[in-house]
Amino acid sequence: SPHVVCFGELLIDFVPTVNGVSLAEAPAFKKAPGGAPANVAVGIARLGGSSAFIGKVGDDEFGYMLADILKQNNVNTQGLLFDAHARTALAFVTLRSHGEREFMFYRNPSADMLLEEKELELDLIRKAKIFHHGSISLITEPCKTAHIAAAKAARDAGVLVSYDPNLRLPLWSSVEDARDGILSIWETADVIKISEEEVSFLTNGEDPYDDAVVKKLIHPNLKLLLVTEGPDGCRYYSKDFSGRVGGLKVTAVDTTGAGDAFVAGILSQLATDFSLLQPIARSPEVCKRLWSSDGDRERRDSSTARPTASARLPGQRR
Ligand code: KDG
Repeated sequence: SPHVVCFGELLIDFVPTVNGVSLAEAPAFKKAPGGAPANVAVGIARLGGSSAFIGKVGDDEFGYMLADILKQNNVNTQGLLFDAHARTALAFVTLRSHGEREFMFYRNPSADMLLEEKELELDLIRKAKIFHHGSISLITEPCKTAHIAAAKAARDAGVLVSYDPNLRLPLWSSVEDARDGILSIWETADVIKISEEEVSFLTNGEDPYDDAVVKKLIHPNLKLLLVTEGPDGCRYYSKDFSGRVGGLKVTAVDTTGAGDAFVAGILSQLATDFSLLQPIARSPEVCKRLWSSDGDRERRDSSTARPTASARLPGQRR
């Protein structure tokens, strides 16, 4: 049985062939498989792990294409369904400078939104080591109920629950709705990955670089909270230990799916070694060896501040 089961959306990202132009100015788009939880499933399989994806696509050419891509990447598709009445979701991507991007979704509704609880392959979830999910499948029914049931099956079976809220504000009916929706399953997750923008979103605009702010997001049963900082790397927190890992230097062209690749890396390691979550990692020496060669690195100064990201609200403090 697959070790990591990812639940949620699988869709086509249409990525412009040219960076730094608006959707209207883009001369052409290249189709790319997407959907954050599906990206994680593929990432894990590419790293040599075993993964499955549960979700729904349309009974259409894009749906078949995506199913084939999962299979070619050795992702288990037993829980992938095809909806006869709605199409595979599409997202048009705008690439800003530094590879940051915005998404415009086509889903009215799309097939992924129509997944029903009765269609779920719960056994796949119960037999997994890790269940990973996001928040987009929490936005509308019937998928919301299916999502909650899937996560409950995981918890009841003692499966480690991983959560990446992956904020896509335009999909929610309001800012409050997005915040409440994302936080509604917060305390059910064992491992949570969020970006610095999501920290400030969830804390009503507080400073995401302030440890005290991040620590407010740690709930009693949380085993690991990861805060990604784009080029600066990430911070990690638990009740017993915390630290920082520097980023690798690259020239960012397109950051679409970068967070998903990060989650895939973390989960593929955790799936083989849960002891990474245990307090032994509290010792700074062990932390350093486990996580980085660069654990003590200070954050860069503001002259290399992060580019703006799509998740930021107008007027929100960074
Ligand atoms: O992380 C990349 C994904 O976000 C993208 O492929 C599609 O916006 C999308 C989503 O939230 O699944």
